[in-house]
Amino acid sequence: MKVNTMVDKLNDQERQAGLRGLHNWTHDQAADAISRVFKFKSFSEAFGFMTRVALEAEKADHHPDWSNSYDSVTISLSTHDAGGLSEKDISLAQAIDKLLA
Ligand code: HBI
Repeated sequence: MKVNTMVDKLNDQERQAGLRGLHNWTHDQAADAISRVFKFKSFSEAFGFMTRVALEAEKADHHPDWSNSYDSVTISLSTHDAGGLSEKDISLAQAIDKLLA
């Protein structure tokens, strides 16, 4: 059975603190989502990265809104259940940054 644990949206202060620990993620006020564009040498590298992100997302049961165009991947994170940014997004963004560290 899937248990749905509600999470709260971050307030301004919490969001700013969260963003400080991330690399090149920007906050979209209207969507209350954070996003980052990742550029790779090839489609193959971009898709390999997406595969690794997908595994992190499954592990966290938290999933990105994203797109891929050839060698570039755009990831947007927000918590649909909360209607905006939550600690789950910050935590997934950290895990994604770590994949490239
Ligand atoms: N991913 N981004 C995001 N936002 C959610 O609210 C969310 C999710 N992945 C799974 C998920 N919610 C589930 O836990 C619930 O739909 C049950």
